Amino acid sequence: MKRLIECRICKSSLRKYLDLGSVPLCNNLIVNYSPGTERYPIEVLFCDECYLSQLSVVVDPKILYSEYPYHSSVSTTFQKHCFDLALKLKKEFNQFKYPSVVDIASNDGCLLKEFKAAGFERLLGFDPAKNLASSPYGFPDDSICVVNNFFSEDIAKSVKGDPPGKDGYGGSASFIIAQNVLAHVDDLNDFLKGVNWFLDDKGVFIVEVPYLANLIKGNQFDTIYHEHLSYFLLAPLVQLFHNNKLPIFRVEHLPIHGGSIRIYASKNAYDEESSVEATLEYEYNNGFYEFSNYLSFAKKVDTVRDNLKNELVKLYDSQKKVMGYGASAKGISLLNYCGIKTPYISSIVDDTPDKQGKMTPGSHIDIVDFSHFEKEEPDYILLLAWNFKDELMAKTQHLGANYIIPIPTVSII
Ligand code: JHZ
Repeated sequence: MKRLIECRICKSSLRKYLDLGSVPLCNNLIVNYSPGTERYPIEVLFCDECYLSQLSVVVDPKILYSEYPYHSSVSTTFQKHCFDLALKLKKEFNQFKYPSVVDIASNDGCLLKEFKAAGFERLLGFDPAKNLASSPYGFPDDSICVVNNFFSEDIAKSVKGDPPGKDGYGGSASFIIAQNVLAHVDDLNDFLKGVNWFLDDKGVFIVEVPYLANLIKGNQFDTIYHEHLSYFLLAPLVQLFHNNKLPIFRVEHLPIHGGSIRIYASKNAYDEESSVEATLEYEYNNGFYEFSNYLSFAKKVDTVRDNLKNELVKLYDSQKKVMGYGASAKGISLLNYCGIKTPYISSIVDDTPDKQGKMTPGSHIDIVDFSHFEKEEPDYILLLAWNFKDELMAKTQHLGANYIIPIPTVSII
């Protein structure tokens, strides 16, 4: 574990605003229980110079990502999100004759498969998880190449122009896409140098990250865990991308994952659009560059924790059965901060086969498949993946249970 001594973007000193104690790694699901799970601190620090929020420690990424139980394809909402992006890029950036797409942190190929369905043919992924990309250039669908490694400048250089896989890749990328991965990266400059090396002169780099402004406004403290090293506003990203000669020219605000921003950058090939300035103004006008705002947020975290715990104790005392839905990383971090274990939640259903039959780290709750909803007939379902609330509710409506939605404030419907 490495301790941060300065801001990862601008090297300034940092101030702490949130301390959530020492907790286990959320995606380190338990197969065979043995006491003494390793715990690491969760402290969030603020940079007064570039406004990046960041964790005080960096856990070795090989520990976090060599085996990864999270499969993005489990959510049809996310599949559609990727397909819509493919159609949008096709329509708005149609200057490429044979567009090529690189997906960084391609996971189980969710985005690449959707791009293929939308008509893209030259597709390449990077992902370090062995269980998701089982051979160096292997993939469940062998028309898509995946490099089984972390993306970096060195890896980018070793791959570009050296075609891997059956049909080969080679050449620069028309589109490089990085969804929900930038927050996981410690050496951001190295990552962006790799992107710069790989990107076509007219190419577009598209990044999606959960937006810190939504985290703060929506009390999404459960999304703070060891995988997420940085919590982004647009301002620090503008600085970081400018320093790496990849100026941002567009920002979009999206509902996915509790509210994300999608930014578009290039090697100065496109004019900056008004969305960039408008978002920076929004951040300034709403106090997101002021440390005091973050201290106020930190005070609210305890209220959500206490309310959720009280609600679950009340339901247990009145003999109501509560099951969880979605053994998400954020759900597991929520249970740990709130100190919730069995019997307050009897088990958690998750549709990801890689998670079933295991237990949540810290809270030791069994993760089971969907059939357990029918067998156990819960009175209440705690939506631990509240960001996919509509999808989870649609799948369980027939059970007739009530729902507990923990974030932004505990509500029961
Ligand atoms: P979900 C992940 O966090 C991991 P998590 C990562 N660190 C990241 O950055 C964020 O995403 C953005 C299950 N589920 O997406 C699947 C069903 O069982 O909120 C998942 O285990 N049935 C990369 O883990 C979980 O819920 C369903 O129908 O917090 C959702 O996890 C659906 C929709 C989901 O991300």
